[in-house]
Amino acid sequence: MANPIILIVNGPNLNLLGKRQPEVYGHETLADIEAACIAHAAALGLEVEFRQSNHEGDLVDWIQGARGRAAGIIVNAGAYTHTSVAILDALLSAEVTCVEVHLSNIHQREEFRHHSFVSKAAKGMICGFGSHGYILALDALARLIRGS
Ligand code: CA2
Repeated sequence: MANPIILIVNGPNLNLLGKRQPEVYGHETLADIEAACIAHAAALGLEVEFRQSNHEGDLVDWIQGARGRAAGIIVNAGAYTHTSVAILDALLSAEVTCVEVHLSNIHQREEFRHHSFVSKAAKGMICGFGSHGYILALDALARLIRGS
């Protein structure tokens, strides 16, 4: 049987990872993170679909498309985390287990980053561990999928 699919959705400006502000977001590129996720997922018996867009509607479309198809979603919605009711509604309607990830510890940063609309739809949230957060999220989803 085919491996369960995990959709990993990344929001605006995350395409700049490793290319700008390395002091805040590190030296790794999004392509590096994608490669690490694919390798780790394979070891867990999972298949990753890795996406990034600067456009809110793309993220909504991908999340909608996960319904009945993906076993889990990992979301780093970037700045849309703090603004997007549309992404929250898409996650709630997808009915797919979701883990929220942030590279930085959003609670150590500006007040406006402390609230997340995504969290309302997420099983849990991992923040502050840099790119390792995606690996931790895959481990969490693998355990949840096996248990269900
Ligand atoms: O810590 C995270 O993962 C964030 O989701 C990153 C978002 C930020 O708006 C959230 O509050 C927390 C920003 C992503 C921007 O990424 C850049 C990477 C390199 C250079 C500039 C921006």
